[in-house]
Amino acid sequence: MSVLHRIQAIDSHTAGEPTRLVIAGAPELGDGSLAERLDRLRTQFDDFRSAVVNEPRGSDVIVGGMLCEPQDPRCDIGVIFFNNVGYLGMCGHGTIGVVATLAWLGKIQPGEHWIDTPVGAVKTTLHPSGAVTVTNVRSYRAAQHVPIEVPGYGIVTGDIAWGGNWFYLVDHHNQQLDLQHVESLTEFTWAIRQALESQGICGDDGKIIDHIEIFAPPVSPQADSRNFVLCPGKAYDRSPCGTGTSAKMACLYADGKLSPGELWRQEGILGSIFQGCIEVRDDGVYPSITGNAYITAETTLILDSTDPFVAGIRT
Ligand code: PYC
Repeated sequence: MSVLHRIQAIDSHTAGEPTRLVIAGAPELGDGSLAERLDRLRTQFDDFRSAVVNEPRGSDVIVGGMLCEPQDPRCDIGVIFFNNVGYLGMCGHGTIGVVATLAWLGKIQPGEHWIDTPVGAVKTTLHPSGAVTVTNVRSYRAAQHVPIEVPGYGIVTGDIAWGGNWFYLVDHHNQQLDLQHVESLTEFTWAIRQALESQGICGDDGKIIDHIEIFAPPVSPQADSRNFVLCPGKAYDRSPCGTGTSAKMACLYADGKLSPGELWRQEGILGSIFQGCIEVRDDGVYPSITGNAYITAETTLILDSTDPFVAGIRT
């Protein structure tokens, strides 16, 4: 006999990158910090993650989120983000999607709203126009000009930076950053990702560097730079990547190339743009990114206990 479990979700996209926000039907994770609850989700309910974002209900590109009670008293709500292979600390495009979804549901009005995440609270601002600004967690460059030997490509040099996730950022390469070259961009950045891992190059506390970001001059005269970002599960970010733009701005600040309050316009591989800037306080860099999200579906996912792929297809 089949048992059906229903999960209610709202789908949106931010600058082309999809977010599926679970608003009902998620597992109960108990209390504690969001990092502790993320650990419980990972160790006890990973099938939930996979069922929500992986095929046959989702795809490799979808970033999922589940709403939960915040722990930080400044916050109205908490969110844990996940993807086709695991979990994210923060997600910039996803947070813009969360705010747009809460507005769509009539749960928030224009103004400031703090959101708790496993890596700290972030301040969001819903503007009357519908645009959303996310003021991210403290971001910083952990290492500069780190050379790695990338099989098939030779020596590649990049910076290691934290923007809510760990990034390896590469300015110099021979790649063309356009949609026609997505396959070779994916091969190149995946080779970097594997080289970092096999050479034991990590973020702080031995954390895996699971986002690779490469840069080129922008196509639009409205932008300062174009990027291509490879996400942990080998899908590329369709948006300019909020945490990646944060990591980039932290590096620019460290190089003396970006001042507090100065605008940084990051173009992604689709040509969509996040507007960014930084604040410097308590000796730390706090990046903000602004973008728009659009609702694409209100959906009920059905998990049928007799379905052989009830927990999604893990690759
Ligand atoms: O916008 O921060 C972001 C993000 C991370 C992974 C996909 N998007």
